[in-house]
Amino acid sequence: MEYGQERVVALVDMDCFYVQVEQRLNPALRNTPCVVAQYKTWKGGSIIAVSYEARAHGVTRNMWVDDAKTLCPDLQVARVRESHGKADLTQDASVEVIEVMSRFAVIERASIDEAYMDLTTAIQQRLKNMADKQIEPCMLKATYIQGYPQTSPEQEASAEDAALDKGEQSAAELQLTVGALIIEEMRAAMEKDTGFRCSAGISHNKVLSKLACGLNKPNRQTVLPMDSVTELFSSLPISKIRNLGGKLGASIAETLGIENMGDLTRFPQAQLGQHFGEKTGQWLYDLCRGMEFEAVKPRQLPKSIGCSKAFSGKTSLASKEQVQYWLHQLALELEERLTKDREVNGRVAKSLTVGVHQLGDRKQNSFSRCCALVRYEATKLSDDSFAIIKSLNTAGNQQAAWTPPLTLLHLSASKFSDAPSAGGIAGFLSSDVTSTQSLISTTQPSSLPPADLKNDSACKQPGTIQAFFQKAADKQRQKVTKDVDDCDIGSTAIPPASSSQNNSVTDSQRILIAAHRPRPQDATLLLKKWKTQTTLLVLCQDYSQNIAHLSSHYVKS
Ligand code: DCP
Repeated sequence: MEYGQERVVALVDMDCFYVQVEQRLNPALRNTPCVVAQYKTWKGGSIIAVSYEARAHGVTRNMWVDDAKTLCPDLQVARVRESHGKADLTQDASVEVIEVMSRFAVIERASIDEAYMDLTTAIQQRLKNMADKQIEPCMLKATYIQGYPQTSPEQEASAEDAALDKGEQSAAELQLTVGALIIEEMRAAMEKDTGFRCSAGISHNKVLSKLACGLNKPNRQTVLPMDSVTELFSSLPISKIRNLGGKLGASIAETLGIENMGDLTRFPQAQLGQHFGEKTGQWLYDLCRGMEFEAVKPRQLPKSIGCSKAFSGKTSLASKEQVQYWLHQLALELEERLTKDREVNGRVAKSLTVGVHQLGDRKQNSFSRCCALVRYEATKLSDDSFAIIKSLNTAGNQQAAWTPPLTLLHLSASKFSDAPSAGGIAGFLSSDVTSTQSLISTTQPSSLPPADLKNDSACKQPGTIQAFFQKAADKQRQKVTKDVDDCDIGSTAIPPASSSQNNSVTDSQRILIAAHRPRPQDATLLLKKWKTQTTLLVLCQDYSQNIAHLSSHYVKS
């Protein structure tokens, strides 16, 4: 297997997740332009999730409901339930979807509604079990292949008959195809068992699968083969890549005077190392060529538990009392959720982070500070939080005012470790470690762009898959032809076929001749060289319908 293509990694992300949660509760909201909003106090509340029907009208997250309704008068609005004066966002639906994904492979939960899956082992297993079975294009109906052309509906219909031969098991493209098959099955199980739809990216690492996932949302999956990376990266802004949406990405673009991910390939590794440090330089050198090696770490639990509340416009917090009040409300929710997490998952968080947005220039007004988390108790959590952000108040401690006013408060607990035993928990609960404080100013990483709304129907896929497979098969043909040329045919170890039934032929006995055109000369050439009885699987193309048509032929010399 080629370097960097040893694994198959998928990123699965639920489509407009909170909208789907509300639609399941109230099916009348299905297939409508619909949003989930929180609070009503200002301009009808702020939008946190948007259905794809509403996105088509230009409605986006963080818009005010009143503004969104001017864009889409039929907009349906589901309200998030409130508790402690703020949105009460249930985590239960998230647990359901993570459970379904875990049935198919090792998963690393990445957020409330997305997870990475390392499919490498599952694919190997599947290939063993599949033996001679073929992958029918109709099994990959919702699969797009990045970099391969979509075909016309007539071709799709005809291509339904075609089958994808597995060829040689080690081909990276074959592994991606089988990975896509597993994810199709997982997505079907997801919809059946939870009622939720999702999208996925399937490629060789986390960065590529994350990128691929956003390319054909919603309810679609996208395979990103390595040989499509160069073209994709040639016009892909650096900030769209996982981990490069923030300061590092901006610094790379500025330092090197480049815009797109592909531009990075112009720089030698040593130069990247000089600018960004040896480790990052090496990482970037590989990354711009589509290679990345971060493992999918088995983890089904979130890395942090947090809650936040925005105070936009006139509601921004301009007094110390308001800041303390809302920190306490957030702390009450955090205490509840941490306590439940400790009971259910047997772990405790050791670090508390307080984030704020201040009214003013967007780039400079976002701060977070962290301290040790010593007790799951709202009063302690809010007191410690206040203590570590009070220096941001330029009005001074003696004043009732808070300047500049705050437009967002965020509390989050992280750095989990196993909960101590009973006595230990008591110790944890009663301990009162002095808070260690640090100031970190943050910039918000930019998320992937809103997925393009594509109207292409799912049934376009067979043609695409066909094209993808055709290319993989072509490579196989070149390799096989070379192998045949290189070896002493007369002494080949391939045993004579014992049956005229193709399904009695094992993979190791097959020679796959894949051709974009019917190439009888290939078969003739091989038959001339092949002195003994040999099994050939010939891939022909039916030109009258202009579609690739696979057929198996058993040929006896
Ligand atoms: N969410 C939120 N506030 C944010 C971002 C997200 O409350 N600033 C919630 C609502 C989303 C859910 O988290 O439904 C998942 O967020 P995603 O970013 O995955 O977005 P969606 O699932 O809503 O849409 P998409 O289909 O684009 O992934």
